[in-house]
Amino acid sequence: MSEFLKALPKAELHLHIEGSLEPELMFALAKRNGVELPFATVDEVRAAYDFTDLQSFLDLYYQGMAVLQTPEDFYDLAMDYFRRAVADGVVHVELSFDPQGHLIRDIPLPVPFQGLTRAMREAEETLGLSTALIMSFLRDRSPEEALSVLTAAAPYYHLLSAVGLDSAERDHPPSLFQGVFEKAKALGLPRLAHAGEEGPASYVHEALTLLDVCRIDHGVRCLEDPAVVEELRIRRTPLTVCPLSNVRLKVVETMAEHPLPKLVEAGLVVTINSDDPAYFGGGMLANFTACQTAFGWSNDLFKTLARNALEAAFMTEERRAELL
Ligand code: ES4
Ligand code: ZN
Repeated sequence: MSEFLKALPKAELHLHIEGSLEPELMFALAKRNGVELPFATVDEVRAAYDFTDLQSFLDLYYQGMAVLQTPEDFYDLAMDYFRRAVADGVVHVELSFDPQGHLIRDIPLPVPFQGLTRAMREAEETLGLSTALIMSFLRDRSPEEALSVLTAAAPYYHLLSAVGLDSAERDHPPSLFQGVFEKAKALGLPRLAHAGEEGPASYVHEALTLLDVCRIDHGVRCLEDPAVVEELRIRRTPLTVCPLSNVRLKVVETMAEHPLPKLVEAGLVVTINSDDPAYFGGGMLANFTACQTAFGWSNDLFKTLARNALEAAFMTEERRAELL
């Protein structure tokens, strides 16, 4: 393991907090809440993490959320993750959560908000970590539902750094959510969207032009259209790339074939992130290490990528100056 990569101050901009649920905590919460799991052991859970595509992962990811019932559960989930992140040399975490994944199981909006924000405050005080909260809409559910969640979240707008768009990308283009994102913009909320993970480069273009996003989550398939690469380059829109996620979900076959070096060579603002670390084989350090092994990048390049993330992060200018 590289001491350099571990010590490098890393900001994580693309993390689904529900995707940080390790099997051990899944079992502990299932027991605490009397939830039946379709697995007998931790090993059985891990054995099920053999994905063929994004949807095969999402099926397990939404199933795993069933153990999250109380503010305490969300607090434990996030604190567990923050401790692992700090051990990886992470100094700033932007956690996204999926309120609709909880609302459809009758877990009301205050439950995740209370638990996650308590953990964020505690991590800032006891772990020296800065954090930011992103509320994501599920693109495989209706825009009307997303709009009603945005409206219902009014008491919490002051806690949000941005809204995002995630879940199954194919056949769910950004254009469907233009109205929701216009409302978010009118409320003064910055906007992000997953695009160009499983979906085509045109979805990246739509996210930029119709949703007016300030970052693209993933974006790797932008390379299929040089005009979209140019659009990202001119705008200097950061991409939050998640290499181990892309391998596990078969967006790419192997790390060696991952387009990260091409994205860097194209002059794009690239960052490295973990996405769903419990499901994809590791956190920030594992993702950085996988890049070092596959691409043999210099320490200077890793410094540039870590700096990209600090510059693109939602944090006070005071905190940014401290970290840069
Ligand atoms: C996700 Cl990897 C990925 N892609 C899209 N949506 C997601 N939600 C959680 N992980
Ligand atoms: Zn993601």
